[in-house]
Amino acid sequence: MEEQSVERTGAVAGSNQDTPVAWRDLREWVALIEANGLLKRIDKPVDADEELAAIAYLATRREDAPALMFDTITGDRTGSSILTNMLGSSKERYALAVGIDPILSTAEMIATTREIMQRRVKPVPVAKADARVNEVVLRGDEIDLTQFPVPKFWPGDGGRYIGTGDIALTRNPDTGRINVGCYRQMLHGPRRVGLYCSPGKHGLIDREGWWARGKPCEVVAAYGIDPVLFMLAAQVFGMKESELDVAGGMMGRGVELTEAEYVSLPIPANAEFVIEGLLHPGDSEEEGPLGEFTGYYGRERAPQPVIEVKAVHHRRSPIFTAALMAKYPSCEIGAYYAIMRSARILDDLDRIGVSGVLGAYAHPAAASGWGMVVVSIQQQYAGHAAQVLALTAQCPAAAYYTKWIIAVDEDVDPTDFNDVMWALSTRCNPADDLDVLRNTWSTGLDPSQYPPELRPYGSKVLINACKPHKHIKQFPQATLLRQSVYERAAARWDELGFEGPPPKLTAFHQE
Ligand SMILES: Cc1cc2nc3c(=O)[nH]c(=O)nc-3n(C[C@H](O)[C@H](O)[C@H](O)COP(=O)(O)O)c2cc1C
Ligand SMILES: [Mn+2]
Repeated sequence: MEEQSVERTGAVAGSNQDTPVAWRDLREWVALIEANGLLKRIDKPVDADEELAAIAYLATRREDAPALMFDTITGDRTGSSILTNMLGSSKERYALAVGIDPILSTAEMIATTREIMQRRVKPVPVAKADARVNEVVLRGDEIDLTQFPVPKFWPGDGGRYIGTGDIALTRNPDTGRINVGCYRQMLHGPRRVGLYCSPGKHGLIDREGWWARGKPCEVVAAYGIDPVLFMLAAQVFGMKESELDVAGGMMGRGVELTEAEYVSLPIPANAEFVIEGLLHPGDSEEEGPLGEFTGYYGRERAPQPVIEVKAVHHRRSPIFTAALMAKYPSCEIGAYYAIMRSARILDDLDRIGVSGVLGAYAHPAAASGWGMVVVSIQQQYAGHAAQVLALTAQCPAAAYYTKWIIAVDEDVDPTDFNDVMWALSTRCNPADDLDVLRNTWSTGLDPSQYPPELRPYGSKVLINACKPHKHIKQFPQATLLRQSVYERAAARWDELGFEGPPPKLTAFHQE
């Protein structure tokens, strides 16, 4: 590992603008999290057929579960490993991936993420011969993906999924811009992989563009990939923005890319396992279902496009990154997603220019951060809370799926569920403080509506859990400690036999 890693992981500042992250590829990041006690290696043989996912699910029923490296897969002769719960519900592993201080609070991580997601750094070209991903290159008939250990996760899954913790690159035929998305990929045969993109996703728009011209769509997909490219692949950026440049900005150095063998797209030079191939117009196979982030099986089995694999590049003894989709905290779409989505929501509200917004949080327990957003404000005028609720509900970063939008006051921490429950239970009068938005943007994966055809349209409830503005002067004082007494008690913390530092308080009794 590079020397600077020591400095970076011990950093006290939020973000380290000029220093690149302390790792160059998945292996170096794995070494970093292992050194920080955030990885568990499992050497005993584990079956990729349901057993691996079962162990991963059981191990991740707690938020502080480590990443799990399955080093021995039953019957595998390729020397592969499978990494699950790579980021999961760990904000420490997120911090170590993007080079911010792991001890920051969730709110501080959201603020720091806003800073580092603003930066842009262009990719860096790497010669084919120097690319780590080219340790093994297979072409045409040499390729047999079925030899590699590919998990089947849930008993009702329709097949084995080689791509879950993946990225897929496609090019837009009109603009030439390269998209990076994370879309599930089911293994159909030695050289055939299904690619499921849901409506509106950029990979689907690119594919349709090529097919409308009667041409195949080139795809590069990586199934063992570093955490930053993986995380960026799952965030929504505009079709003119480059997710590769955002990834470079977050890492403080350009994403290293090398030339492919067959397609015109680049391939990530430091990836573990990459395929290149073509989606041919009309070539599809039955795909799904897959146990999803909602905690249910998603859409019914249906035909989806298939990648004809033309070349494979992989490192020796590759590590596959596999993402378990499950209820929180077992879902791979966890802490990092909540932090990044919250950062994007605050950026949207800033751009709109509404005043008094202090914080926002899309808690990962609410269907991977998609179900609920809590926004905190300093109430400044009549109608302020209602305005913030409506804007939050429909801003681009929050509009998809979100059912519950809750506004709280400045003394409530949106990242602290206990605080949010307090506000909901003491400041919200449901008869006055709820509004419903109908026919909003949702997903077929939300099982709450019947018939299922209704599901692309959702509904949202706006919940004003702020002190009622009309009665704010009469609203009772919250019970707060007198500052002088707090300081006296805090100074005696050790003497009284309590362990660790006393809790920090920010608000005190006012006479
Ligand atoms: C582990 C994981 C699996 C995902 N699977 C899919 C999928 O199968 N299909 C899909 O359309 N989106 C899936 N997503 C969500 C997309 O990655 C996300 O919507 C992203 O914004 C897509 O990129 P795009 O905005 O460039 O289209 C998944 C996300 C994660 C983290
Ligand atoms: Mn995109």
